[in-house]
Amino acid sequence: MKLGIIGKPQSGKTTVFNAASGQQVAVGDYSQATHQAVIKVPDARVDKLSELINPKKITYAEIEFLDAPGISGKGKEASDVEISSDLRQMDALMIVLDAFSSDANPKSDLQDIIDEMILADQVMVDTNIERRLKRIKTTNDKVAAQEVELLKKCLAHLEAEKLLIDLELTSDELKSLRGYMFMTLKPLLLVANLSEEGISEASKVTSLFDDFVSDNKREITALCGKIEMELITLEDDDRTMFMEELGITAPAVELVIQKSYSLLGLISYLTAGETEVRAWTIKKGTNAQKAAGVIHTDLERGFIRAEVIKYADYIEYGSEKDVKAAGKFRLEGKEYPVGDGDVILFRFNV
Ligand SMILES: Nc1nc2c(ncn2[C@@H]2O[C@H](COP(=O)(O)OP(=O)(O)OP(=O)(O)O)[C@@H](O)[C@H]2O)c(=O)[nH]1
Ligand SMILES: [Mg+2]
Repeated sequence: MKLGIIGKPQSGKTTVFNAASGQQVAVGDYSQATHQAVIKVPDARVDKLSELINPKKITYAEIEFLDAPGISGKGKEASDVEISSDLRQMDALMIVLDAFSSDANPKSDLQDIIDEMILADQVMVDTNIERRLKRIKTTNDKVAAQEVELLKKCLAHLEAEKLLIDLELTSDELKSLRGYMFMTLKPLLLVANLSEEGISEASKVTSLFDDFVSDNKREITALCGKIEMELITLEDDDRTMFMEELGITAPAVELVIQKSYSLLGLISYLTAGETEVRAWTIKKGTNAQKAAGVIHTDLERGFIRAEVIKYADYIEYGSEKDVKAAGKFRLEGKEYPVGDGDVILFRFNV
């Protein structure tokens, strides 16, 4: 999964990026540089299973973060679109909002970013309508004509200053739009970046965005990037102590990662053996055969069955052997919808 970090200049994007990735990129330098990092998705289930099994290797699911240059949101006046093409490749976007400075106005900052995203998509739609109209003139291409209709529907929606994710589209329409990688079709995670003193007021800030939040499309969370960035550089013991002092139970970036997971409808299933305990990312609702393909195409092709242990049962009985003895072990076929946290062994034959 790829997550792009966007926001206005100096909103704390790089600070949040550092906090999530453990990197120590310079902040506050107005560099407008792009940074990239692959981070492990914290998963208590992987930790617990590893304690029980003591495997040679432990592998967490991963997310790729891209810290993009600031967006001023002056697009309406300037001729350039500020959205870089890298951002179009992202599965979801995290919008960092300055809620720490004395003159912070996160609501209007968000509007500026949204305006810029809508503008970028409008330009994309315009160009493509034009291109297709030209083709239709010379070739009478029926598919192109259909696409023009669909793009016009998108354009009207964008011109009404609405996000494409809120436009009702059939799954076929969505499929034919996929190639454009529209910015406003991506799920959004707002991150209100609080000052150190502002942490206690988190819910006051997030409630400003109640109308914006929408299931499976838009989420919000609040954190103090500056503190989070310090937290991640500490040794485990110091970190626990520091967190206790601040009255926090888990680093907020963990919440950010979990929220982006659920926003994208992602879940993890687990494989657990003496060689490796590992989390695998799939879309919710993926069936067992497709889920096997995430590990290797051979497993999908030669799928015979899935041997499934529910995570809670694994923990309750403590080992695969004891789960089996208790009769809590299940054999599932190709169509079984894999559950979050299922511990699976795939049987296959190629
Ligand atoms: N008080 C406070 N200051 C913060 C916080 N997060 C960032 N800052 C400060 O805001 C300034 C900008 O932070 P950056 O992380 O560089 O912001 P950015 O969005 O990456 O900036 P550009 O890449 O230049 O657009 C720095 O001086 C940070 O120390 C925060 O949570 N609290
Ligand atoms: Mg930066």
